[in-house]
Amino acid sequence: MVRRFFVGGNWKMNGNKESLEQLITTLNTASLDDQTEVVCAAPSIYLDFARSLLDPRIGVSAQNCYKVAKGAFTGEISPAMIKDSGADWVILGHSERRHVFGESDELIGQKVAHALESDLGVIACIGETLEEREADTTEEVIYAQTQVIAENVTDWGKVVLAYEPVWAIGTGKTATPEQAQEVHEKLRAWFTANVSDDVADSLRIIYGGSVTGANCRELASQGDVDGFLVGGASLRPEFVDIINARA
Ligand code: G2H
Repeated sequence: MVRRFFVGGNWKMNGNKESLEQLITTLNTASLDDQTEVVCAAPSIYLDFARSLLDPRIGVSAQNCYKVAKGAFTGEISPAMIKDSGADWVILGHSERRHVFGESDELIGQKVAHALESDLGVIACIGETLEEREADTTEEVIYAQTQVIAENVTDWGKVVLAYEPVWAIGTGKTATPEQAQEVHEKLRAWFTANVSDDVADSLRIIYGGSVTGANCRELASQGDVDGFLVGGASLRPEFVDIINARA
Protein backbone atom coordinates (compact mmCIF):
# COMPACT_ATOMS: atom_id res chain seq x y z
CA MET A 1 0.00 0.00 0.00
CA VAL A 2 1.14 3.56 -0.69
CA ARG A 3 1.26 5.44 2.57
CA ARG A 4 0.69 9.19 2.16
CA PHE A 5 3.74 11.12 3.39
CA PHE A 6 2.91 13.01 6.59
CA VAL A 7 4.79 16.05 7.89
CA GLY A 8 3.88 17.57 11.23
CA GLY A 9 5.29 20.84 12.49
CA ASN A 10 5.49 20.87 16.27
CA TRP A 11 5.78 24.51 17.21
CA LYS A 12 6.10 23.57 20.90
CA MET A 13 5.91 26.63 23.24
CA ASN A 14 7.17 29.09 20.65
CA GLY A 15 5.93 32.08 18.73
CA ASN A 16 3.45 34.88 19.15
CA LYS A 17 0.69 36.15 16.88
CA GLU A 18 3.10 38.25 14.87
CA SER A 19 5.72 35.54 14.24
CA LEU A 20 3.15 32.80 13.69
CA GLU A 21 1.29 34.90 11.17
CA GLN A 22 4.55 35.39 9.25
CA LEU A 23 5.24 31.66 9.33
CA ILE A 24 1.69 30.87 8.21
CA THR A 25 1.99 33.34 5.32
CA THR A 26 5.17 31.56 4.23
CA LEU A 27 3.37 28.20 4.27
CA ASN A 28 0.22 29.47 2.58
CA THR A 29 2.14 31.04 -0.28
CA ALA A 30 4.72 28.29 -0.80
CA SER A 31 4.44 25.56 -3.37
CA LEU A 32 3.77 22.44 -1.26
CA ASP A 33 3.79 18.87 -2.52
CA ASP A 34 0.11 17.93 -2.55
CA GLN A 35 1.08 14.28 -2.01
CA THR A 36 2.17 15.26 1.51
CA GLU A 37 -0.29 15.64 4.38
CA VAL A 38 0.78 18.65 6.43
CA VAL A 39 -0.30 19.38 9.99
CA CYS A 40 0.88 22.22 12.25
CA ALA A 41 0.75 21.74 16.01
CA ALA A 42 0.15 25.12 17.62
CA PRO A 43 0.24 26.07 21.30
CA SER A 44 -3.32 25.58 22.57
CA ILE A 45 -3.95 29.30 22.98
CA TYR A 46 -3.22 29.79 19.26
CA LEU A 47 -5.23 26.86 17.86
CA ASP A 48 -8.12 29.05 16.72
CA PHE A 49 -5.72 31.68 15.40
CA ALA A 50 -3.71 29.12 13.43
CA ARG A 51 -6.85 27.46 12.05
CA SER A 52 -8.32 30.78 10.93
CA LEU A 53 -5.16 31.77 9.02
CA LEU A 54 -3.75 28.51 7.65
CA ASP A 55 -4.74 27.33 4.21
CA PRO A 56 -7.49 24.69 4.68
CA ARG A 57 -5.22 22.10 3.03
CA ILE A 58 -2.97 22.30 6.10
CA GLY A 59 -4.29 20.58 9.20
CA VAL A 60 -4.01 21.91 12.74
CA SER A 61 -3.04 19.87 15.77
CA ALA A 62 -2.92 20.46 19.51
CA GLN A 63 0.24 19.42 21.35
CA ASN A 64 -1.49 17.66 24.25
CA CYS A 65 -4.91 17.11 25.80
CA TYR A 66 -6.48 15.57 28.87
CA LYS A 67 -8.19 12.18 29.11
CA VAL A 68 -11.78 13.33 29.76
CA ALA A 69 -14.20 15.73 28.06
CA LYS A 70 -14.64 18.35 30.79
CA GLY A 71 -14.52 19.05 34.48
CA ALA A 72 -12.44 20.43 37.31
CA PHE A 73 -9.00 20.01 35.74
CA THR A 74 -7.44 23.47 35.96
CA GLY A 75 -5.13 24.25 33.09
CA GLU A 76 -6.06 21.28 30.92
CA ILE A 77 -7.83 21.16 27.56
CA SER A 78 -10.05 18.39 26.22
CA PRO A 79 -10.30 16.82 22.77
CA ALA A 80 -13.82 18.32 22.53
CA MET A 81 -12.31 21.79 22.95
CA ILE A 82 -9.63 21.04 20.37
CA LYS A 83 -12.33 19.99 17.89
CA ASP A 84 -14.35 23.08 18.77
CA SER A 85 -11.35 25.28 17.93
CA GLY A 86 -11.28 23.74 14.45
CA ALA A 87 -8.26 21.47 14.93
CA ASP A 88 -8.35 17.79 13.98
CA TRP A 89 -5.24 16.30 15.53
CA VAL A 90 -3.43 16.01 18.84
CA ILE A 91 0.15 15.00 19.63
CA LEU A 92 0.25 12.58 22.57
CA GLY A 93 3.15 10.96 24.39
CA HIS A 94 5.75 13.45 23.20
CA SER A 95 9.02 12.89 25.07
CA GLU A 96 8.75 16.36 26.62
CA ARG A 97 5.40 15.33 28.11
CA ARG A 98 6.92 12.03 29.27
CA HIS A 99 10.18 13.40 30.66
CA VAL A 100 9.55 17.05 31.63
CA PHE A 101 5.98 16.57 32.90
CA GLY A 102 6.28 12.96 34.06
CA GLU A 103 3.44 11.49 31.98
CA SER A 104 3.22 7.72 32.34
CA ASP A 105 2.50 5.16 29.63
CA GLU A 106 -0.82 4.53 31.36
CA LEU A 107 -1.92 8.19 31.22
CA ILE A 108 -0.79 8.48 27.61
CA GLY A 109 -2.83 5.38 26.75
CA GLN A 110 -5.93 6.86 28.42
CA LYS A 111 -5.45 10.10 26.50
CA VAL A 112 -5.09 8.20 23.22
CA ALA A 113 -8.34 6.32 23.88
CA HIS A 114 -10.31 9.45 24.72
CA ALA A 115 -8.88 11.53 21.85
CA LEU A 116 -9.86 8.82 19.36
CA GLU A 117 -13.34 8.45 20.91
CA SER A 118 -13.66 12.21 20.41
CA ASP A 119 -12.79 11.82 16.72
CA LEU A 120 -9.39 13.50 16.84
CA GLY A 121 -6.47 12.13 14.86
CA VAL A 122 -3.57 11.17 17.13
CA ILE A 123 0.14 11.64 16.50
CA ALA A 124 1.40 9.16 19.10
CA CYS A 125 5.07 9.54 20.05
CA ILE A 126 7.52 6.96 21.30
CA GLY A 127 11.28 6.86 21.64
CA GLU A 128 14.20 5.76 23.77
CA THR A 129 16.63 7.88 25.78
CA LEU A 130 20.37 7.84 25.14
CA GLU A 131 20.87 5.76 28.30
CA GLU A 132 18.35 3.19 27.05
CA ARG A 133 19.98 3.06 23.60
CA GLU A 134 23.42 2.60 25.15
CA ALA A 135 22.08 -0.15 27.40
CA ASP A 136 20.82 -1.85 24.22
CA THR A 137 17.19 -1.66 25.35
CA THR A 138 15.83 0.46 22.47
CA GLU A 139 13.54 -2.29 21.17
CA GLU A 140 12.24 -3.23 24.60
CA VAL A 141 11.44 0.42 25.40
CA ILE A 142 9.72 1.33 22.15
CA TYR A 143 7.73 -1.92 22.00
CA ALA A 144 6.49 -1.37 25.57
CA GLN A 145 5.44 2.21 24.74
CA THR A 146 3.78 1.06 21.51
CA GLN A 147 1.97 -1.78 23.29
CA VAL A 148 0.23 0.62 25.69
CA ILE A 149 -0.77 2.88 22.81
CA ALA A 150 -2.02 -0.10 20.78
CA GLU A 151 -4.19 -1.33 23.66
CA ASN A 152 -6.04 1.98 23.48
CA VAL A 153 -6.45 2.38 19.73
CA THR A 154 -9.88 1.76 18.27
CA ASP A 155 -9.21 3.06 14.76
CA TRP A 156 -5.68 2.83 13.36
CA GLY A 157 -6.74 4.96 10.39
CA LYS A 158 -6.73 7.95 12.76
CA VAL A 159 -3.24 7.31 14.16
CA VAL A 160 0.24 8.29 13.03
CA LEU A 161 3.13 6.83 15.05
CA ALA A 162 6.10 9.15 15.58
CA TYR A 163 9.42 7.54 16.46
CA GLU A 164 11.46 10.22 18.18
CA PRO A 165 14.68 9.06 19.82
CA VAL A 166 15.01 11.33 22.83
CA TRP A 167 18.74 11.78 22.24
CA ALA A 168 17.99 13.36 18.86
CA ILE A 169 15.35 15.85 20.00
CA GLY A 170 16.45 19.46 19.74
CA THR A 171 20.08 18.36 20.06
CA GLY A 172 21.13 18.65 16.45
CA LYS A 173 22.03 14.92 16.60
CA THR A 174 19.75 13.34 14.02
CA ALA A 175 19.45 9.58 13.77
CA THR A 176 21.18 8.47 10.60
CA PRO A 177 18.81 7.38 7.83
CA GLU A 178 19.95 3.79 8.50
CA GLN A 179 19.25 4.08 12.25
CA ALA A 180 15.78 5.51 11.58
CA GLN A 181 14.99 2.88 8.93
CA GLU A 182 16.15 0.06 11.20
CA VAL A 183 13.82 1.08 14.02
CA HIS A 184 10.86 1.85 11.72
CA GLU A 185 11.23 -1.54 10.05
CA LYS A 186 11.29 -3.27 13.43
CA LEU A 187 8.21 -1.33 14.53
CA ARG A 188 6.38 -2.38 11.38
CA ALA A 189 7.31 -6.00 12.10
CA TRP A 190 6.00 -5.52 15.65
CA PHE A 191 2.64 -4.44 14.19
CA THR A 192 2.55 -7.51 11.95
CA ALA A 193 3.16 -9.76 14.95
CA ASN A 194 0.94 -7.97 17.46
CA VAL A 195 -1.82 -6.12 15.59
CA SER A 196 -2.37 -7.14 11.96
CA ASP A 197 -0.77 -7.23 8.51
CA ASP A 198 -3.16 -4.51 7.37
CA VAL A 199 -2.21 -2.10 10.13
CA ALA A 200 1.50 -2.88 9.70
CA ASP A 201 1.15 -2.08 6.02
CA SER A 202 -0.97 1.06 6.28
CA LEU A 203 0.24 2.76 9.47
CA ARG A 204 2.36 5.83 8.89
CA ILE A 205 5.50 5.70 11.02
CA ILE A 206 7.17 9.10 11.00
CA TYR A 207 10.55 10.16 12.35
CA GLY A 208 11.26 13.10 14.67
CA GLY A 209 14.46 14.49 16.12
CA SER A 210 16.48 17.35 14.62
CA VAL A 211 15.01 16.97 11.13
CA THR A 212 16.15 19.85 8.90
CA GLY A 213 15.97 20.96 5.30
CA ALA A 214 19.47 19.54 4.91
CA ASN A 215 18.88 15.99 6.19
CA CYS A 216 15.21 15.42 5.27
CA ARG A 217 15.68 13.99 1.76
CA GLU A 218 17.94 11.15 2.75
CA LEU A 219 15.69 10.26 5.69
CA ALA A 220 12.61 10.47 3.45
CA SER A 221 14.16 8.04 0.97
CA GLN A 222 14.02 5.20 3.52
CA GLY A 223 11.23 2.74 2.78
CA ASP A 224 9.68 2.75 6.24
CA VAL A 225 10.03 6.47 6.98
CA ASP A 226 6.58 7.84 6.13
CA GLY A 227 7.17 11.43 7.14
CA PHE A 228 8.43 13.61 9.96
CA LEU A 229 7.52 15.36 13.17
CA VAL A 230 9.59 18.53 13.07
CA GLY A 231 10.27 20.88 15.98
CA GLY A 232 12.83 23.67 15.56
CA ALA A 233 12.91 23.63 11.76
CA SER A 234 9.10 23.86 11.55
CA LEU A 235 9.40 27.45 12.75
CA ARG A 236 11.65 28.37 9.85
CA PRO A 237 11.07 28.67 6.08
CA GLU A 238 13.03 25.40 5.60
CA PHE A 239 9.88 23.60 6.79
CA VAL A 240 8.72 23.99 3.19
CA ASP A 241 11.73 21.93 2.00
CA ILE A 242 10.89 19.25 4.56
CA ILE A 243 7.26 19.09 3.35
CA ASN A 244 8.65 18.71 -0.17
CA ALA A 245 11.26 16.11 0.83
CA ARG A 246 9.76 13.48 -1.49
CA ALA A 247 8.91 15.85 -4.36
C1 G2H B 1 11.20 16.28 18.38
C2 G2H B 1 11.05 17.28 17.32
C3 G2H B 1 9.59 17.59 17.13
P1 G2H B 1 13.17 18.86 16.98
O1 G2H B 1 10.61 16.78 19.59
O2 G2H B 1 8.66 16.81 17.82
O3 G2H B 1 11.76 18.45 17.69
O4 G2H B 1 12.94 18.75 15.50
O5 G2H B 1 13.43 20.27 17.41
O6 G2H B 1 14.20 17.89 17.46
